[in-house]
Amino acid sequence: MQFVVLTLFPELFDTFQNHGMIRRAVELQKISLQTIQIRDFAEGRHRVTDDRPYGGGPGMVMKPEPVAGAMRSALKMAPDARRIHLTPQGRPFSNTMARQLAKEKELILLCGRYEGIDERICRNFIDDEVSIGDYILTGGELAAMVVIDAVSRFIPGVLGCADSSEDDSFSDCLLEHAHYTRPFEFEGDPVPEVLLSGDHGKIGHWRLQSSLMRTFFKRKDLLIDHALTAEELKIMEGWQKEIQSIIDFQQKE
Ligand code: 6GU
Repeated sequence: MQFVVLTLFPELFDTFQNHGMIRRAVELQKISLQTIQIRDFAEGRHRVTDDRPYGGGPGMVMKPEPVAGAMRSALKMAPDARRIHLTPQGRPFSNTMARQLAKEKELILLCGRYEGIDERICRNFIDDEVSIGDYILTGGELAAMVVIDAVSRFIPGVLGCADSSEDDSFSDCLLEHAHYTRPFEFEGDPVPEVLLSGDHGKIGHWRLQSSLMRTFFKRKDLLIDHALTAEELKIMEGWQKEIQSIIDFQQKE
């Protein structure tokens, strides 16, 4: 996957691409990340990229010409790219969208600053608008990094095979189960015995219980959206029976 980012702050991407999994993915040539400085396409001695809004009001608007110049330059590097504008007005980003975008060969990510970008850019140079959540950032750069990171996880060979993005069947549906590593006892708190049993059937079942329980307590909304498997339903029916027996016992007293 070739990512091309249009930004007024390309340096923000330096540490991002020089550490961890993203660095490894670049080194393995699973992804490439290029930045284009929008200011390089601005005219005049001061290379101004913003201007006051027509109609008045506070804040500044990104001028269309430098963004168009940067986009045309990006399209020379990535002619088939899907062109995404990072904006709070976009479609909410999700793991599902990340998996979908990972199928593309090239992505151009346009990062706005100030109050926004001239509407004629949004209308004529953009395929898709994406938001990473309901809050306002000072610019699209952090959102672009979020998208690049989440999309890269779905590109084959980016994660080690031990750490699959499609871990089990429920990567979008249930929260991850609890994890433990050595030591066996940490500050008086031991690891659940079943994880030391070597019985992979039992361990898988325990992990599914852990996932379901965490999702139930932390994110009930995910359980409602997700079609539960027969095994998951059986686990929840088990809880229901145990809870009911406690209620019955208490009401008898
Ligand atoms: Cl994509 N951009 C900005 N500026 N703020 C955001 C966002 C994007 N997503 C959520 N907030």
